[in-house]
Amino acid sequence: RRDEVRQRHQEAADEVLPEQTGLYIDGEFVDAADGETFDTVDPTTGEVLASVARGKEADVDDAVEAAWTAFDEEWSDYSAGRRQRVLTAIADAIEDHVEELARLETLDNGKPISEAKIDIRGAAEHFRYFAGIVRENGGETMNAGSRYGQVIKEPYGVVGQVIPWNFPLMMASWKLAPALAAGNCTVLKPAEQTPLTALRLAELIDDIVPDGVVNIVPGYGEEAGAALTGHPDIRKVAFTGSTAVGKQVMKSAADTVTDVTLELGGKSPVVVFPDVHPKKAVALVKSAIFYNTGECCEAGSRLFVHEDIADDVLDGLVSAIDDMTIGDPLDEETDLGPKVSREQVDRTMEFLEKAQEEGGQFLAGGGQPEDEALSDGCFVEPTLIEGLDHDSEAVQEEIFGPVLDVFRWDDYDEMMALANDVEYGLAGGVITDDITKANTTARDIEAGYIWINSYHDLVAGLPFGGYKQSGIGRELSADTLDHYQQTKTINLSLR
Ligand code: TXE
Repeated sequence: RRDEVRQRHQEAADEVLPEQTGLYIDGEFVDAADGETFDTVDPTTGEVLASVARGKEADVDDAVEAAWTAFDEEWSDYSAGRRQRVLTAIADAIEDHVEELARLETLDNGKPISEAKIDIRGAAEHFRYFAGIVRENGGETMNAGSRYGQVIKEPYGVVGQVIPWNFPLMMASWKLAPALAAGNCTVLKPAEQTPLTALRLAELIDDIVPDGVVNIVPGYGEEAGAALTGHPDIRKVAFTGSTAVGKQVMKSAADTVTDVTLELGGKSPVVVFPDVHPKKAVALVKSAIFYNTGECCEAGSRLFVHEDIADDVLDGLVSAIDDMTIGDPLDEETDLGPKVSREQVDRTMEFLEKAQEEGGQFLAGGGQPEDEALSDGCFVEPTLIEGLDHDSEAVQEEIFGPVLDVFRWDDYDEMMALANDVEYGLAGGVITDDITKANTTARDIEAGYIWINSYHDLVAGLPFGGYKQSGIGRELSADTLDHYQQTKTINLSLR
């Protein structure tokens, strides 16, 4: 079976790997200035998928220059209607290649193919959403006695965007779509673990977007990433990644007073009230933590379940975990694939070891699966931990894996104090059929996005972003355009 998995991945790679693995600058695929490359690896098999050009400072300089030229000579003249047509054409191109892009994403990232397809469709939908609102972005006028005021929105010009590996193409769309809609040119750096779908996207949009408007520079964070986010000619930086790097990005932006939006880590609570049927709670809690192998910034990674139904919910979760199919992510039946990299497995395992030392008990999982067919891959078992102090590391820090910390509660105020006792504030979940409790609890949780009786489903138009150290700014909504534009007031005297 191990050989079958390897063979299947090899065949898929032969079919869907992009032809071009260079840096995409000014509408051309080029080698890095110093000719260096890095390997991107399939986390299911451990095999190298492709060698990709390794962008560094000189390449970022070239990309930023190309983007400014494209902005000055062409893109800044595009009307909203023309930009709308470009965004719609990008959405169409992605939708025409859903199966192929999903397979490529699964090879590079390890996510189950069923979830990869949701990502790719979501990416297309994102371009469509911004295509839809771009014409409404018209500014305001005001008559003020002897003055006539105009408030107009102008693009920054060239923006720098850095994205992570957990939703590679979807994150690219979250960055590119609003930047282009707002009238900017962009330089985007995909994560070093997962550069392939961004490069394939570059191939697909090459005939749609004028040269230099979108530039894609794969490379490492400390090299290409830092060169981009600290670049003096970048007027706005948008970053999604760890809180630690987000802080560095913000500091480097301070030197040039560059506008920054950040979408960072999370440690989101899911609160279960005793009125709901345990089955409903189990299904929602399971998806909140195990979707995308727990590699979601918004993952519901701390469960607060009411004492009265805790046993039923936890027993149900243990059985649901037993029923999960952990395996080859190219298989439609797979529920949980590998983590993105060996480094990520090690990180998760360190948290699990510490959790055990600190008195945590594994109700399920706690290790790596022993299945020989999975032995090449970066797999971690879906894990439930109970008995940890709320201030222990595995509870306070983002694990970013399939690991759920469980707490029982009977006093609402005490529970809510714990639910909010983390530095993060990205998301939260409330599971109850009592509409009043649902709403008051949603208001009590200190976070930017709360789901009531669902989780993870994001709807274009509803802003997404964090409180506290989970970030600054909102994506997915009309507010996002504001982050990619500056406001100009024109005050005209009528005297
Ligand atoms: O993140 P990094 P890593 C969290 C999650 C994960 C942890 C570490 O907890 O376990 O972060 O993951 C680029 N200047 N999240 O190390 O390093 C990097 O190349 C500019 C949550 O992979 O933050 C990549 O493109 N850029 C998160 C991107 O930043 C730099 C998603 C993210 O990598 C840089 C990912 C630098 N100095 C991880 N250093 C979420 N919010 O969803 C790195 N990068």
